[in-house]
Parts: sequence; C-alpha cells; structure tokens
Amino acid sequence: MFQHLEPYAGDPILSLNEAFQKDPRGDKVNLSIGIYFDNDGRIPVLQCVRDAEAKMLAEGGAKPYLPIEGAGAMRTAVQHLLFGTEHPAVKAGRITTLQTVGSSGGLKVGADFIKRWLPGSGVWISDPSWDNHRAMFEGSGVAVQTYPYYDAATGGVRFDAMREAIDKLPPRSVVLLHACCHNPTGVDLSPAQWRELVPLLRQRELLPYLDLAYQGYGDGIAEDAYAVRLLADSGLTFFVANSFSKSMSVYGERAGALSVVCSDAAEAELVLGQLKATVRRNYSSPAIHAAGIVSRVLGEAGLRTAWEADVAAMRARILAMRSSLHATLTAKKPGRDFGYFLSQRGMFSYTGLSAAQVDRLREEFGVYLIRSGRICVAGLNTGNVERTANAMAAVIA
Ligand code: KET
Repeated sequence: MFQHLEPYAGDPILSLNEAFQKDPRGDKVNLSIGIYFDNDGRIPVLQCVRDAEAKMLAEGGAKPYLPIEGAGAMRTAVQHLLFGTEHPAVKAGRITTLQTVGSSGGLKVGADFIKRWLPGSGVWISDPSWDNHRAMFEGSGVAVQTYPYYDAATGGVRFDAMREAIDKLPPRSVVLLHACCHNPTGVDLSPAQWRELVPLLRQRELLPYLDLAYQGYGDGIAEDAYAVRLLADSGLTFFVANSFSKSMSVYGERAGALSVVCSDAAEAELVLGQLKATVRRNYSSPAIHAAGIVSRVLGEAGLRTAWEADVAAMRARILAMRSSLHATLTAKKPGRDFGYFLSQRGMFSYTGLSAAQVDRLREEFGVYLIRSGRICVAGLNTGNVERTANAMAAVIA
C-alpha cells in the first residue's frame, strides 16, 4: 500500500533540534530552533503561567469542547493585546478573532480560506522567510513567490527593492509580512518604512497577512504591535496570526490566534463563519488548556503585570547576549563589522555563515544552527556565548 511513498527528508529546524538532543557532547550549544532558553539553558515556565494553571486546577472545571472559534475570553483578550482595548476597529466589531492551534494553526486556516475565497490570489513572502510559510501556503494550493527583503551586504533590509516589487503585484495578492523580529534574519522594517508601505498596499489593493510570533521580543509588547495597529488605523483589510508559544513560553500548549480586520462588522461576521467552516473540517476546535492560560495571564491584573516583567526580562537577556557575541567577535576579528548583531531584533540573527561553515560549527564545535546561517540568539547564555563566538571566529577564518 505505501511502498511508493517518498521518504520524508525531515524539517530543517525540527530535525536539527532532534539531532542536537542526541549529541553526547557536554558543551554543545543549541542555536537551532526558535525557543527561548534561560541563562541556565532551560525553557522557563513563567510564574504567571504556573499561577494561571494552579487556578484552573483549583477550579476543577470540566473539559468540554471549545466552540470552533475558541474561547470567548481568549478571543477578546487577544484583540485587546494586539489592537488595544480602545481601538475603533475593536469597538466597531470589524475584527474577527479565532483562537487557533498555535499561530501555525491560524496561518494554515487563513491559507485555506484564501484558497477557497480568493482563488486567484498568490502569496508573496519575504526573501528569505520562515521555511514553513512557503510549505503551508503551497500545502493549501496557494502559489508562493518572494519579494526582496534581506540585504546581505549591509545586514539590513532592501527596502527600495521590496517596495518596487510590491508595487507590481496584481490586485488581491497576499503579502506576508513579519510584524516584528523577522525570522530568520532579525531585520525589521522601521516605523517610517511601515508608514511608507501602507499607502502602497492600499493603492495596489493588496491583502497584507501579518505573522506576529515574537511579540515582546523586539522593543516591547505594545511596540511590537506597531505594524498591526498602523494597518488597523489605516482602514486596510488584513490578516494577523499571532502566537503565545514564545511570549508565554508555552510552546507545546499550541496557543495562538488568527484575526481578520474587515471593513465592517457584517463582513467580519461573514469571514468568521467561513473561517469556522475551515477549522471544523481541519481540527474541529482548539485547545482548552491554552485558552485558560492565555485568557488568565492577559486578563487578570496581577498575572498580566508579572507576564510583562517576564517578557521584558527575556528581551533584555537576548539583548545582553547580542552585545556579548558582538564584543567577542569584534575582538577576535577586528577587521569585520558585526554591528548587525546589535541592530537586528528578536530571537534570530542572520550570521552570513555559509552552509559549509555551519556544518563545521556543528561537527567540530558542537554549535548547532540551521544551514541558512540563522542563529537563535536566545540559545546563548553567559556560560556558552564566548565559546560560541570563538567557534564562529574560527570558521570565519
Ligand atoms: N511564525 C513564525 C515566524 C515562526 O517563527 C514560528 C515558529 C511560527 C509562526 C509558529 O509558531 P507556533 O508555535 O505555531 O505559534 N518558529 C520556530 C519553531 C518552528 O519552526 O516551528 C522556528 O523558526 O524555529
């Protein structure tokens, strides 16, 4: 029955993370997957999440199926987090939000929806982007192309080329944009660049699709929602998939959401209906435990304050690791400019290392990063950053 199957090559990120777990070397360093590790190299369980879970356990509630669109408390909390409680689009009821199975679930449901209701539309993703963006949209039958983004020469963004490419897209094309902390490069648009992009998106009648997977890891929880709020202010219709995997350190709970900002409440209701139909035939309904955590952490004042402090601390630790990496590499290789480690934001940086150099880092030094040269800065800590920088300097030659 299945002998004709092609063997699965494995996912470049998840397989490497598994290979790391199996590596017996005691001084190995995991910079592969987008997971925040604390200074002891552990995935933290935030106290606010523990407290939310303790409350849920004490309440001892039943575990019914959630509605297709998820828990009402979580959906409202997500809208307030992304757009602000007072945003006119929130008040007008023209945003519809569904709790999804991680933001991956949201991205995928949105992709299926686009295939069904805008069948002629293709999606344009940044060059480069998170590998799974292409896989998900192609899996939904949506054609995927790229717009210029990363500038290898400067470690910045090719904004003019990006704008020119977007200016040529057919109407109703989907433009996938990283709202903050671009994966894999760490290179974000500035607020001024976002403001330049908005009229272009409108004139060309494009459909922006924002991916907000690292909220709080860039410049702050509200600051990282800048693009989301700007687009909402501008009256554009757009999608935004957001994740709590990283910001609440709840990867396996699959906590995420999909919001669609529409032109009015009636359109939002139509969109919600068809998104529900899409969810029902995919995974039926999302996870109740995730909803309990997110709605409590966002909604209960004490937990919310604690969470904001936790996110600030995670962000500060990453920035400190960026500085250390930069300082050691600059000392080792004074002729080279490593300033991009300081200007890039969020969990990732693009090192510019070749696949061969990445292989050497893994084989000789036990330092794991994906072959594009992306590092997860959140895998660095005071105990391994210097050794990692020395290893990188050794392969840069
Ligand atoms: N969007 C982006 C940009 C992203 O980097 C990830 C995960 C996701 C969405 C999915 O998050 P979810 O947990 O479904 O809400 N990225 C890391 C892990 C992975 O590849 O699955 C990574 O890039 O390492």
